[in-house]
Amino acid sequence: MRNVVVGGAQMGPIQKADSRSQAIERMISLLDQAKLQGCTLVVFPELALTTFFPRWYMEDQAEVDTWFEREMPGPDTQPLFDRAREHAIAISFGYAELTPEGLHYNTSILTDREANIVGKYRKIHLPGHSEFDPERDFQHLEKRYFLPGDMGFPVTRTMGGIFGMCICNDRRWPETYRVMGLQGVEMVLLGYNTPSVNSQRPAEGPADRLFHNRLSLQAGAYQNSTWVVGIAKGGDEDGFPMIGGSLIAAPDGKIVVEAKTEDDELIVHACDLDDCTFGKKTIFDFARHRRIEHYGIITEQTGVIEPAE
Ligand code: ING
Repeated sequence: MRNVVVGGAQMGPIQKADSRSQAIERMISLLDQAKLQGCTLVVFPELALTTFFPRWYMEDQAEVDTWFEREMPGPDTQPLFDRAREHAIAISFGYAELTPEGLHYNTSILTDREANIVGKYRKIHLPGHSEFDPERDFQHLEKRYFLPGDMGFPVTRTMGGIFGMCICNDRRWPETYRVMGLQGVEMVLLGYNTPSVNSQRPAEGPADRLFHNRLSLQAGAYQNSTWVVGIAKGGDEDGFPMIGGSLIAAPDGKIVVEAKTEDDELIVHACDLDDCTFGKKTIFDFARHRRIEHYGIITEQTGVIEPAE
């Protein structure tokens, strides 16, 4: 038995006018709740410190950079790291990273239970577009504000297991989980900010978005025999609704706990990392069953090439 008591710290909306310290106070409150429930790891959403700013078209780089962190921990986030160390709880959360070289990434980190950063990931699959799109009901400008991640999908040995991270849209791509699965990942931690409606398909509403969220997380867990922890920033940010639906999927693909609201809400589950073993030794024993001589197209080709007529 290798138990990690996971707290999923779903966050409700962060308004454009809210300060980082307000968001961090809410994160610390969720951390305190998690301590009372015996959590040893708490996972927060993507871009947990600010509103989902890629919905806003900005041309002034100085304005864009106000949404980014130049150091981690920094003055705003130090209280969160201090409380995590006090509680001996590992934390993972997403934020906008501005590197000393001036590069911009949608980033997440993982600490150990002494608040030391032991893992870092930069979002690879950036959805949306980079220029203002008048056809859309609202903008989704991650390709404008972030570079694609440059770290691959690394995994980290910590807390007695093998942990990996991804971010939001990454969770929809099977390659994300498989690259970590091929490194033996036992728990994938991710946050997301997912609009409740589709900016290009108004008929697609929250129920569809929640369905695709469950589908993506459950499939990733099952097909790589790993725990998957997916944590939302939900609710109405300045009139733009986002789904909640935070959940923990077990290595057999089943959902063991799911959030009920679109607000700050802690979901908790004692995850036994040994539950990954059966799947990794049987149906998804990659070494025994995969036939990589037939998979080349997956990395040799980016888009679709259809057969000739
Ligand atoms: N958000 C959304 C997500 O992948 C999206 C963007 C929503 C893409 C629905 C496609 C369909 O959940 C982020 N931040 O990636």
